[in-house]
Amino acid sequence: MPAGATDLIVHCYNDAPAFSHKARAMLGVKNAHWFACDHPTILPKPDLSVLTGGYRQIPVAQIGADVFCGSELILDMLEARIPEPSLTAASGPGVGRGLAHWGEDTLFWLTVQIVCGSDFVASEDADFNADREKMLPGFYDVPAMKAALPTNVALLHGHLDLLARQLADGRRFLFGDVVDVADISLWFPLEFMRFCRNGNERIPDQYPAIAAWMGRIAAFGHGRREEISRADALAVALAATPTSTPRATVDYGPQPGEQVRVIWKAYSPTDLVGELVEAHPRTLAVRWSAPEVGDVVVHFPRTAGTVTPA
Ligand SMILES: N[C@@H](CCC(=O)N[C@@H](CS)C(=O)NCC(=O)O)C(=O)O
Repeated sequence: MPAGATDLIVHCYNDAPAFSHKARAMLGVKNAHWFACDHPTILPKPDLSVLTGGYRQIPVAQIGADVFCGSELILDMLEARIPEPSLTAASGPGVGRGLAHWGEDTLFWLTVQIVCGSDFVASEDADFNADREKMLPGFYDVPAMKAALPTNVALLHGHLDLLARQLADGRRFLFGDVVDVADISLWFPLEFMRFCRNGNERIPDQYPAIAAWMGRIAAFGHGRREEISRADALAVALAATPTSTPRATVDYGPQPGEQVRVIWKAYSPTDLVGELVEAHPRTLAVRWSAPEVGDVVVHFPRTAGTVTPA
């Protein structure tokens, strides 16, 4: 069956790890039905950019003409769309989402340095390295990451020690018997470690409780997945109308009706320019138009870019 305006499309990398793994695991826990749309791992990504107003990161979810940038918003969208089983019931509405930042802002970037310094296939590709050096100036430097391996591996053991202590009483997941977004956010960087090719891929296995926990999360699978082409995903957006309506739950910062420009934090040649539609504590939404997709509403975390009056 072709995808329609109410179906869930997730733009991700079929063959690349990390945040795509996080999205797929969340879809697996929910046993969601979804369409996977693959994209190139480096710029240019014209079919993603035209949908998101330039946001170049992966994953991005799409329901008709509503677009959700990043795994944090995909979680919120999934919790609303498929409430059971909840990914936040074990940790509560705030703490698991907060702990996700440990996984995504600290542990993940440490594993990026270790994996890219450990003979990662992509880091041997000149085009990939040039793209990431432009996106992460001063951070993405393969020789420097190789040189820093001993220090970074030692730091990784510090994180693994904390996780092993949490799991030491035999619990199945970090908060007990029920898997949580915190589990998935701390799991996917360690799953990414499997892409080392110098022996470092076996570091998580030095901790049996962690290896068993990782296996339990992987066992959720990816849900009920179908494939969709990039052209078909854009056609779904073009045929649909955004469902978001102007709404602010906060009185600070830009408010619905204002014209804004979003300069994305992860390097992109395209800024998102349009009318602000929604303003929430952690997220904003902007109406964007392009001939290929018509009117769409792009939802994104405030941390994803700098917002100024247009
Ligand atoms: N905060 C974002 C981070 C996403 C992210 O960093 N994704 C990586 C891929 S795993 C990315 O987009 N890197 C740049 C690229 O692929 O162009 C999220 O939660 O989804």
